[in-house]
Amino acid sequence: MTRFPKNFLWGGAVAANQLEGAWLEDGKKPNISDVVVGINTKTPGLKWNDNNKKWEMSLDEDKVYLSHEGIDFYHRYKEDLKLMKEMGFKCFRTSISWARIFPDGDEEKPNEAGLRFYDDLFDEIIKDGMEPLVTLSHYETPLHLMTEYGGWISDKMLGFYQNYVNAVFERYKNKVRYWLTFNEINNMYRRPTISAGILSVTPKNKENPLEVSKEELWTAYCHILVANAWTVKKGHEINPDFKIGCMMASSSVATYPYDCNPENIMGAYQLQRTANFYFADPMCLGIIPGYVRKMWKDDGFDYSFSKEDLKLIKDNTVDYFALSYYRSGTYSIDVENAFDTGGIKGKKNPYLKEESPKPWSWPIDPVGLRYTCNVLSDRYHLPLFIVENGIGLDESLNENDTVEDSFREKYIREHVRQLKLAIDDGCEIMGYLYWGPLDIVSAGTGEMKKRYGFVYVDRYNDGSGSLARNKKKSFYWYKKLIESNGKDL
Ligand code: BGP
Repeated sequence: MTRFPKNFLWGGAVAANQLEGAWLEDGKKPNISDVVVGINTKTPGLKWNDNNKKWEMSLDEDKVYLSHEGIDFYHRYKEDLKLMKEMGFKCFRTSISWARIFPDGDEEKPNEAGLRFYDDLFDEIIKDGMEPLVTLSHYETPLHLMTEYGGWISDKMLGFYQNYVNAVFERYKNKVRYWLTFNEINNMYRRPTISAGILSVTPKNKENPLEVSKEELWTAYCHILVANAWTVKKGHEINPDFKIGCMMASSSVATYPYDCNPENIMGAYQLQRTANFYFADPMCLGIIPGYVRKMWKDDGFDYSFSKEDLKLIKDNTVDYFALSYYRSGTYSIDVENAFDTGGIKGKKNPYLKEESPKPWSWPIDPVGLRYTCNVLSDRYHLPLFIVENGIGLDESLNENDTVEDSFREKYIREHVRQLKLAIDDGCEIMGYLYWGPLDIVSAGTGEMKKRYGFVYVDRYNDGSGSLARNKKKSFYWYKKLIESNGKDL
């Protein structure tokens, strides 16, 4: 069996909004993740002000916004990175919190204190022997850009985004080589506000800030595609060594037809398109596919890109395809095939024996990762990078101040085995980053209780906890896995 390539990037991934905390420190202002308790929320902390006809921040006093303090990575990153180094990480993925660099988003000049923080952070990552992989936008659109302009619905947004990207590309061009544009941008269709920075400034429903029209949604989609292509072009101009990838939530690729009913086969295929490929095709192939134009027609959306924009999209496809994979799902015409953060929820797959513990109950399907890699590799012929895979468990420290998390080891072992098979199949895989190597705030539900880490962090859903770090059993196991370049499973 093939071995993992010598320069395979083992490591872990996090996002600024889920661990940094310091939400209003050193000039930072709120971003969209700061006003929600998880992206699954139905009640964001935004209220319509009828006097100035704008949405404004209105946090719910009864809720604990754990992300505001996160796990205090902002102040503790040095000690945290030492732990990653101890495990032998080759790569550490995090995001830049846009509102640290441009607090409101529409300033002309960046915030020096914010730039300095990431200078220090990236220096430390490099010093600890890791390659930084940086996401430019991970559910972190500055709130002001949304309440004032409507976020990506506005055609002014590209300019604000360009200022931000220019500033960080120029500043970190000699430190960071691997970049990602928009995290899980394909989640736009189901969670436009938080995933994709879209807020209606002329809302039909003033009670619900999450409601956006199809017209607004698709307008934002077109703007984001232009922004993505521009980023690839600009990045390559600034440093030809940059590797710039797209990032898709790709559990949706492993949406299996529930059975061989042709309607289910067709439905599952359509779902892959409308949940994933509708973003990946333009970003990887430089085309606006026919089925997207059909969706536009069905939604009454009429748009034509300028010739220049179409050319930009065509000429500036990404260097690699980064993906998250957590679970698979099934598609069947006779049930509602709903989404959660991890993927599609349809009928239970009778062939899968295990799932993550309640209440999350994500089916565990390692073969789904091999399948996903093969589908994406065949469709795009690009190197793939697994930048998220992992399992959230409800855990607590035992009398020895550790956690016996063999279940996590088993989850990784089986997924890494399938990844090896995908390499055997001919897929080019750049690396494997475990999601949430330290316990951090959950993206979906905004809680601490759902723990992914190799390192236990003493913080709880009610906001209590000393923030102390303790190594779990899997810490040592993952270290061995990396040391042996994937042999010691
Ligand atoms: C992805 C996000 C991450 C993340 C992960 C796990 O959707 O890119 O930010 O947290 O899923 O999801 P959750 O935290 O909801 O378990």
